[in-house]
Amino acid sequence: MKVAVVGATGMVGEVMLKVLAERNFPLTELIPVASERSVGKTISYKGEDFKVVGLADAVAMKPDIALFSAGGDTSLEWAPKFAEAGTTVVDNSSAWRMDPTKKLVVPEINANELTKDDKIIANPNCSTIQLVMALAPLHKKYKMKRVVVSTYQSVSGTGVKAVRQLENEIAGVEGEMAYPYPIGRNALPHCDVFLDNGYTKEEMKLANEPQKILSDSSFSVSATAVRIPTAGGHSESVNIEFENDYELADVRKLLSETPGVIVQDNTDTNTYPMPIYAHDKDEVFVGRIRRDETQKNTINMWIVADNLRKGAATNTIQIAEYLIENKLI
Ligand code: A2P
Ligand code: 11C
Repeated sequence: MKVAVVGATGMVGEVMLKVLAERNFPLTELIPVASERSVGKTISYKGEDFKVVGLADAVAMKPDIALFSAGGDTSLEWAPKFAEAGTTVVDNSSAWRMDPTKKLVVPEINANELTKDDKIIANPNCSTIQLVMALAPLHKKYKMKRVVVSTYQSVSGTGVKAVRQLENEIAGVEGEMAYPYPIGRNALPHCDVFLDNGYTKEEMKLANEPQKILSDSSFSVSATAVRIPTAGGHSESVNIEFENDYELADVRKLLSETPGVIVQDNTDTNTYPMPIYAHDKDEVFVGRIRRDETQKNTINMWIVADNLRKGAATNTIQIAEYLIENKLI
């Protein structure tokens, strides 16, 4: 497979290269793509050096697959050009996610929707992916009515500038600000831009994307997204109301049998998921599973994952692997 990584010099792009190498992706040629600023720079992959090229040159090289993580505008403009050239695009931006003509895929849940005709495939938002990984098996068994989620999101979700802001604040150094306020020793109830309804764009992604991934609009998701001073790894406090009653032991068993999900839940030993331990892992970690004693058929849990891996790079690469394994490219 000839594989283009669009945004290869960025935070997600770098993790994509790491994950491709780790998983021994069947890659015969790597085409690292970035902005004109980076053209000619060298990217190392499995000990070999590759030159960064611009988007037009990359299209002309007709890769089999292009993994995009270079922002929504780049995806909107360039994904169709790759698709026209015969390349299958897996896009990590928000550009195509809610487009009814494009699939929004978490491989463990709905990769079976993919066909040869899907030339632009969308990867969900990081906070959505970890949420639906835990919700999907529970929805199937108990049928969800309503989900209330509050997120605790790391600065790596915002990008390099935000990571630097946190590092500068910790070091006591003045520097460029990614957020309107300090992030160290703080919590900002503000991820991405505010919309007319008073929610942020991040909160609306959490409200809308799960319904599309689970092909079901009979449940609703209400979200509050908060940025906290963790370097990597998003956490979520989740309250789920089901149509049907459940046994806690069955929920734990179901989640622990779900591929890609690891249950860490023992209050006797202070065992629960935390972002520092989810770092560099591909799984989604679930703990603090307990009955909501204030409402019928309702449960609380805590979900943590590495937002740059399962939340972005790993999920994108799993989609590409599925396409190859199922001869869809
Ligand atoms: P570059 O490093 O040349 O700016 P991050 O999300 O970490 O900021 O990374 C964004 C990635 O997307 C980088 O690899 C960046 O390249 C790339 N990128 C940004 N804008 C464009 C563009 N207009 N065309 C191609 N690549 C882009
Ligand atoms: C964050 N979820 O943590 C964002 C980052 O739609 O792909 C990813 C934005 C997106 O702020």
